[in-house]
Amino acid sequence: MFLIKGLACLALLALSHAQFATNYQSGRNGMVHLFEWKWDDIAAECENFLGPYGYAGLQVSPVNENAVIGNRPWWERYQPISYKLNTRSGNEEQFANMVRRCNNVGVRTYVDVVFNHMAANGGTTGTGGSNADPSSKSFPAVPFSSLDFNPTCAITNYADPTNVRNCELVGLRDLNQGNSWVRDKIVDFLNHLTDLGVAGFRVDAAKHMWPGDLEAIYGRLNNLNTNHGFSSGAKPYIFQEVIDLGGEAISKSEYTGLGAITEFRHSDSIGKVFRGKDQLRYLTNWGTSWGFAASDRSLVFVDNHDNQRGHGAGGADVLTYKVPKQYKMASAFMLAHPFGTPRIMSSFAFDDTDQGPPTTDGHNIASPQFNSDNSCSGGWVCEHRWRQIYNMVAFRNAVGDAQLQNWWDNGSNQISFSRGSQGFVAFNNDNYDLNSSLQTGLSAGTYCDVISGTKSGSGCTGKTITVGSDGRANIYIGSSEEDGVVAIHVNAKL
Ligand code: AAO
Repeated sequence: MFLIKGLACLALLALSHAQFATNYQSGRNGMVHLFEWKWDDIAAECENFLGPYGYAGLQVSPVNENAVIGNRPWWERYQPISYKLNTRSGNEEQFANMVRRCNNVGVRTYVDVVFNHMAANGGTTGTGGSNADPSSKSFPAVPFSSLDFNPTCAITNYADPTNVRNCELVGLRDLNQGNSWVRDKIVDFLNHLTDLGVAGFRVDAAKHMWPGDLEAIYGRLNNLNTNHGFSSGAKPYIFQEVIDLGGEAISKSEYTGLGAITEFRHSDSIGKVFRGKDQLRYLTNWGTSWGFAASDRSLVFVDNHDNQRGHGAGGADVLTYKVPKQYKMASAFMLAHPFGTPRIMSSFAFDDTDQGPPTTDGHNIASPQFNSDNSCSGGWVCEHRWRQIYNMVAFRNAVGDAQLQNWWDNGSNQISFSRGSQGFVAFNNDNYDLNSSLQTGLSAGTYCDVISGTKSGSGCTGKTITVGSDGRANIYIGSSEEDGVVAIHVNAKL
């Protein structure tokens, strides 16, 4: 009895420090990373697109003041100068207004928070006008002085956890999160964001911080702001950037007790599969059998802002917008499959891996422009506005928690499955056509394929699929079709 009570107490204690819930509004799913977007543009995007199309959340680029670097590479935002909310994306007032407007239409905001380090040598002026001297570890706008940092040394050995956590990642001045002043400043920064209505954090470079220090910091985070529609007692959702592809001393399991982690194996594996280096039939046990963390601890993605351009753990197998057919197939699989918390990358087009976002004058970020088919121009790729992707967000919302059922494969690269009786998808990654009668799990009727088109009134702008009274339908996906997927769901019934 005592043992049971004791265990229950321990479980409660663990939960009180654990921030695994996304805080999404019910009925919504799917997060988009609006990489380098401006706050005013995001506010409008929430109202015009993300809200109406069912997106649940968005990740923003770092919100705090960063070093201004020469030709304005995207990565200057990972070099903090202070915790003032002033960047090329906008100021604090604009950020607060954005969070409010997004929450009003049911879209939650997650901030990419950078507190492992401050700017490296060379970054002396901030986007908010503050000055710093990284060479003497002086950041007066926080303020931090040399007392707040670990001794200077370079990260050279991923087999040595102390080197990885106490030395400098690519020369970035390494804060000591064991120091109480440093902790206070970080906690104030995060709690200020929570007050403004954000729903959680992507913790940059979490692997480079000691789990015990992170636990102490997370343990002091305020509950979410109930004035923004969050339930009382809700904690920020935390997803930590821990790159663990195996073979290093630091493992993601050191962090999964504290929050979710960015599951880089998902990105690596899904890239290999849809590039044809692994067969689709093996996806039958997609999930922890592939070495992923548990579903509620895994923030999953096809690509992220680093690995799409070869930074971080960027293998050649990562799929990006540059290989659209495979990219859309992988994204459709990620969104159709129940595993993990999916995040969609929304990029700007690039050739040079250091190149910053589109600007009007080399400095000020340009706004995206929108075409009549929902897509973007002006240098913005906007994968989240590709029909094959946003319609799969709607698919995910339509199927909810329905179980994966009716798995079928042809023994190589053609697969299909249903989500209970709510939705059905089929994929063809073979170099010959898929043409089979398959069990969809759905009720009899005619459905609009949400990959090739959209349900519009009582019609469909793409293919239609007819399900018979036995739940079966003839599924055809030609090997040379523009998209190698078809998807139908209850809300796309004609
Ligand atoms: C820039 C310049 C640098 C300059 C520096 C300071 O590019 O030349 O020295 O400024 O002046 C971003 C950019 C950086 C940029 C930085 C600051 O990517 O280029 O530096 O802003 O402006 C590691 C970390 C991970 C980190 C990733 C990039 O663990 O946390 O590197 N990602 C985040 C952000 C990222 C940002 C920062 C952190 C810094 O998402 O945008 O940097 O705030 C192994 C380890 C990984 C490690 C990689 C790369 O990966 O496992 O943890 O990532 O090495 O060092 C195979 C292995 C895989 C291995 C990989 C690469 O895939 O399986 O494990 O190979 O070898």
